[in-house]
Amino acid sequence: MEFTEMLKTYQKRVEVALQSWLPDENQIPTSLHQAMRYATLDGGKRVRPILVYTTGQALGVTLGQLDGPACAVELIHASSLVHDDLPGMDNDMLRRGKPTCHIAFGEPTALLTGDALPSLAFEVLANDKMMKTDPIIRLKMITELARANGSPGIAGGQVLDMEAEGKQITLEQLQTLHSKKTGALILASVRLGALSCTTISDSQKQALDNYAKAIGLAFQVRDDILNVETNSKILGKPNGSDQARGKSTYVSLFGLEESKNKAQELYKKALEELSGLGMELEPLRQLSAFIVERNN
Ligand code: GRG
Repeated sequence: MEFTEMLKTYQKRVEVALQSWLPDENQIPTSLHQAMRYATLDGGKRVRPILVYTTGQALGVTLGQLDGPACAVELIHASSLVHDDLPGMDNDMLRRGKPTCHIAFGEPTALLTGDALPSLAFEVLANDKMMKTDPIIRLKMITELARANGSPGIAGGQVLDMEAEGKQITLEQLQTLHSKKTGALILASVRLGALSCTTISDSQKQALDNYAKAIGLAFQVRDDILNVETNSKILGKPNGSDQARGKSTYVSLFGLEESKNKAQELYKKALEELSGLGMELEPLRQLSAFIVERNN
């Protein structure tokens, strides 16, 4: 199957799974449930759930067993986007080509939407019936996702990002910030796919971790490039915002051309990590190429 077709198939699959987990919009409190569905459904590239699917499939896990973890990572991601757009954070009005959650539903409801979505993510991991994982594995998955969402991950990375605004930071500081803010959830997505396989070896786990760290960084370098090179209509969110906020990025540190080289280097490193695994890796390889070549 061609990659664009494959991408659509995965996107459709996680959309259906998310629809079934999200509370019905007619269920009270209706405004909160409408906002949760608005912020999560019908939008986004779904890179994180597709990482869960392609990693799990490479290890021989069925798609049905991966729907729960795929939904869980996307629910965490959607919640972080809602909070990120709030007036107290980036104060953005456009996300995924639509008005941001607080523009559509008001700030208090958006705040609560960003709180309710992670709770649902953990509920999915604890209760999904298709996951043939024992309680210990479920706990490991919940721990991975809790860390990715918390102070070691997204929340901590966002604090470092805020503290770095208007300052010149070093490459090491930039990488630490992104390994938390963006990298932790990408790593957790690969780990949830890997944890779904009961027979995975320690060396396979290590190689997949190394892969996820490299592709997570490549994702962020590409994000920084797009923030400069692409217009907001294609991005579906504001462009040029990094420079306007005085943020240090790969582009501000190295320039556009060097950043593009860096993305390619990281992509190659990611593929090298996969090469020793000896599994059905073509979908994961194609997703990796998409991550560094994407236009939005
Ligand atoms: C809720 C724990 C918690 C924290 C809130 C605001 C905040 C703290 C963190 C911000 C995290 C954040 C939004 C990071 C940006 C990550 C990023 C590059 C998002 C864009 O991801 P894509 O391109 O978006 O995958 P789509 O729309 O395709 O899903």
